[in-house]
Order: sequence, then C-alpha cells, then structure tokens
Amino acid sequence: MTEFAQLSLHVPEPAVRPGGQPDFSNVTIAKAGAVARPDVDAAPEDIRDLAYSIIRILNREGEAVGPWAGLLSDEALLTGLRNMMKLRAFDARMLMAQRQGKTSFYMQHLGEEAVSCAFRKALRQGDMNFPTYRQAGLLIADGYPMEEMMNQIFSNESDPLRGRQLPVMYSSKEHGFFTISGNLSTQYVQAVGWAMASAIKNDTKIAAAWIGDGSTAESDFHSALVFASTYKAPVILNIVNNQWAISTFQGIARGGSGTFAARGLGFGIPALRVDGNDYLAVHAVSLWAAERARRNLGPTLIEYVTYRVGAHSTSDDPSAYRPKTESEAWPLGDPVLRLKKHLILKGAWSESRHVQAEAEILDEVIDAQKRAEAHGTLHAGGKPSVRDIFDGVYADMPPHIRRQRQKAGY
Ligand SMILES: Cc1ncc(C[n+]2csc(CCOP(=O)(O)OP(=O)(O)O)c2C)c(N)n1
Ligand SMILES: [Mg+2]
Repeated sequence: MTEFAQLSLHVPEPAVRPGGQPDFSNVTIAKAGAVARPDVDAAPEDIRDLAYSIIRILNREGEAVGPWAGLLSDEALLTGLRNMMKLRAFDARMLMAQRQGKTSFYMQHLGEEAVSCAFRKALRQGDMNFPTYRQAGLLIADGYPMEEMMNQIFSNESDPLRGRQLPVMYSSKEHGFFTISGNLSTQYVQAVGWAMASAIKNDTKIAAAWIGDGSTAESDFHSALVFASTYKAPVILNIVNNQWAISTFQGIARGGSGTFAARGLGFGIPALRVDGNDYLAVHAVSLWAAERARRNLGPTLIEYVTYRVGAHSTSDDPSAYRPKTESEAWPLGDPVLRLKKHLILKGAWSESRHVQAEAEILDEVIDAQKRAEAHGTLHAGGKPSVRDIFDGVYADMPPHIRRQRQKAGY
C-alpha cells in the first residue's frame, strides 16, 4: 500500500488531429507596433518580456506601425517582395521536377519565405550563415544563381557539389552560406565556434546559426548556448518555429514551458520573438541582433513564429497528422500577401504590377531550369564523374584511397 497514486507519463498531444477543426486560440499575438524597441545594449534582464511577446510591424490593414518600423525604403521592400516571390516560384517548379523524376528529393519553404529572405538583408558580405534546408531564401536574396541551385538539385554534370550532397543541401562560401548538414542542430555549435574564431582573430565578421523548433530538443542546441553566452560570441541564434517537426508538433520540443525564445533567458542571452510572416519585422529584429553582434555585445536569440504550410519534404504527407485546413487558420497570414498589401497601400505597387511580376519571375525560373536541365537531371544527361567521390576530403590522398580510385578506373 502506498499513499500515492500510480505514476504516469505525460505525453503532449496536438490539440487537433486530421478531421478536426483547426484551433490556434492558444497562440497569443501582440498587436502590431505594440512591443517596445530597446537599445541594442539593453541589459538582458531588462528585456525579458521580449521573449514572451511577438514583435510585429505590419498590421491587419497593411500599415507599418510602431517603434521597429521605418528601416526599409520602398525599393528595398520591393526587392524583398520579389525575392520571396522568386523563392515561392522556385519551390513550385522544383516540387514539380521531383514529381517528374528529375530529382529524388525536394524541400519547400511555403509560408516561411520572409524569414530567410529578410534575414539575409541584415548580414554583410563575409558574415556566415549555418543554415538548415529551410533557408534557401538566404541564397536567393543574395543573388546566388538559381541555375546553380538547380544543378545541385539535379546532381548533374554542373552540380557545384559534384553529386556528393542530398538535393537542396547547397553550399556557397562567397554568399555566406555554409555547407548544409543534414544532421540538425550541428549548425548551432558550428556557428558559435565560427563566431568565436572570428572574435579570437579580432575580425569584424559575425555568424548566424539556424535551427527548427523540433531540433532545439537536441543537446547541441544547449551546448551552443553555453559557449555563446560564456564567451559572448558574435552570433545570431535563430530558431524557426514553424509549428511542426515533420509529424511532431512544436509542443514536444517546448517542454510545455514558456516559448522557444525563453530558452535564451536562462543563459542571460537577450531573446526576442518575432512575427516570422512579417518581412519588415523579421528584418528589423535581425538587424538589431546583427548590430549587437557587431558591437561585440554578444549573442542574441530570435524565435521566428511562422507556419510550415507545405509538407515537410517530398517524402511527407501532412494530411496524416494535421487538419488539411490548418494553414488557412494560421493567424499570422501569408508573408507575400502581407508585404504586397503594404506596398499597394503605400502606392508603390499594384495588383496588375504584381501579376506582371509573377509572370516575369516564372519566366526567369523556367529559363534557369532549362539551362540547368541542359546539364542533366537525375536520370538523364550529364552526371558528375565517379572520380569526384575521391576528391575534396583529404589534402593528401592516403594510399588506400588512391588504390580504390585506381581500381575504379579513375
Ligand atoms: C540530428 C538529427 N536528428 C533527426 C533528423 C531527422 N529529421 C530531419 S528533419 C526533422 C524535423 C526537424 O524539424 P524542425 O527542427 O522543426 O525543422 P523544420 O523541418 O520544421 O524546418 C528530423 C527529425 C536529422 N536530420 N538530424
Ligand atoms: Mg519545425
């Protein structure tokens, strides 16, 4: 006999499953313009509330309001809109290419375009991102050629990575895009290490780490926060909370407590939560964090609150685990439509110009695809040489690898 009832384990469950009515009433959303903008040298303990609210600039009417607004010219906003539209069109074409068997795999960004496109504009040449597969907007917004991305996706003879990476795992040193690792959360320890090295060398470059909501459950995330906070590394620690980790809802990694941003508070790291579907807010908050890093004030943690509208990847079917209409109920709207509305309200854009831009962008993507396909696709045309698998690992090739290469006839 015991005076206590039997123990049982708590396993968090999403509120709604397929067939149910989507419900985001638990997502508390601050009014646009309501959250204060502290100075970048504010003491972390004085701005703890920023980890629990949501910084927003664009309101329902499409106006830009509050203390975080006013940083971007109309021209910069139009570029931002174009970049997001380009990423969306690129995704749609590559999804189709995967269905046509031209690549084995693809991962899209639908609904999350603002995060990577706006963030890129807060960084400078020489800074380094450590991205996951969900930040191709960093490349698009920095002018990396779409044809090169497609060559990688098709693993063709012009693939800059010579067929050695999973499709979408790009790499570009010139564009501050560290080679993507499929092993999630390694991005965090690597970015913090890179930032520490930059400081040790008395350089001026900063780093950005990227992680999804689900991957914050990995121990690398926590180790990275220890090093970043102890040594005040010049790094921006980004968490993209798109509500899902494949079929696992965000409540599993959150431990039922606070917010993902609040994870930073225990380490004394300033932590901000931002509307990830608001291009202006993402840019303003990233710039705030970048300035802190550049002024040697240390790391900043940012949680982007967004929603993964599409499937996790081409190998996933979300209708098995969430209501089909869930994305329509998502309260922060669509990043492209919100920026479009803002620009139309300002008189800098119009419905007809938008339609025209969509057509131009589609042409641009199709042109890039034609050029890439001329170099081959998964099952047709040119391929990297088998010889390539032996290169790029050792500065001096060990004898046993050399023998293998000779055996293979290369
Ligand atoms: C260390 C590690 N564990 C597991 C996986 C398998 N995996 C690939 S994507 C994914 C979900 C990640 O979800 P999240 O971090 O929320 O990022 P999102 O896909 O939503 O952008 C998992 C578990 C992996 N790639 N790496
Ligand atoms: Mg996620």
